[in-house]
Amino acid sequence: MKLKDRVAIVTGGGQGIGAAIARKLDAEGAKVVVADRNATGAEKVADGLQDAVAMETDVSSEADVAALVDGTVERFGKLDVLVNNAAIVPFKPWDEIDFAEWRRLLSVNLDGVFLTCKASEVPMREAGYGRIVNMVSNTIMAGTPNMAHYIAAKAGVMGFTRGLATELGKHGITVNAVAPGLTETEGTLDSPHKEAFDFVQGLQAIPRRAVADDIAPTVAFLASEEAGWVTGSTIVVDGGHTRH
Ligand code: 4PL
Repeated sequence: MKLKDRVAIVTGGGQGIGAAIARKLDAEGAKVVVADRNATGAEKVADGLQDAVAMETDVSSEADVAALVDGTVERFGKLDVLVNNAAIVPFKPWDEIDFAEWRRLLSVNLDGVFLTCKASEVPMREAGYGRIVNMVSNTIMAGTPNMAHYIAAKAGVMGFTRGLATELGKHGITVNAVAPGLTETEGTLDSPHKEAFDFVQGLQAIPRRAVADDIAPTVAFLASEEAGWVTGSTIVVDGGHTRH
C-alpha cells in the first residue's frame, strides 16, 4: 500500500478517469475526498470506498475550492495529495469556439487548477509534505482537432506544473502532470470523441482502447512517497500514441 493514511483530494472524481483515480488511491490506503460538480456522482464513488467523503465542488469557484480544502482538513486532519482531474472535455471545431466559450473552458480547466493549488499549498507547506498531480492530455503533443481551447488550457497546466514545482520543491511538495490519450469513459463514449477510437488505436504502439484503469496507477505512483525525486515532470500515458 503506497498511500496508507494519506489524505487525497481528487477533483472530477465523480466519473471517468477521476473515479478510477479515487478508487486506486483508496486501494492504496488513502482517505479520499471525491470532489465533483455532480454531487450524486461523487457520492456514488465515495460510497464504494473505505474511508471517503464526497464534496460538491465547482473548481472554477474560489469559495467552493476554499470550502473543499478546509473541509478536507477538518474531516481528515491534513492534506497530502491533490489530484487536479476536473475538466471540461469539449468537441468543438475552431469555427464554433467564440470568446465566451474560450473563457468558460479556461476558467474551469486552467483557473480551476490555480485555485486548488493555491488553497492546497497552505496545509501542505505547513506539513512540509505534499504531492500535486495535474491531469493534462496528449492532445498537447498531438494537436488533436476540435479542441484548440482545451489544448491551450492543458498546455497551460503543463507549464504551470513546471513553474510551481520550482517554487514548492523546498517545502517538500512535488508537482507533476500525467498526460493520458483518448480513454474510454462515460464522457468520451457519450460524445463525438467516440468516433476517434479506431483512428487513434491505429496510431498507438499498443493496439487496444485505453480504459480509465490504465491511467490511475501512474497517478498513484506520483502521489506516493517513493516518487519524491520526481517533480516538474509530465508522464505521457497513451499506449504509445505520441511517444513522448
Ligand atoms: C487523443 O484528452 O487525448 C480525444 C478527448 N482524443 O479528451 C482528450 C485524444 C480526447 C485525447 C483526448
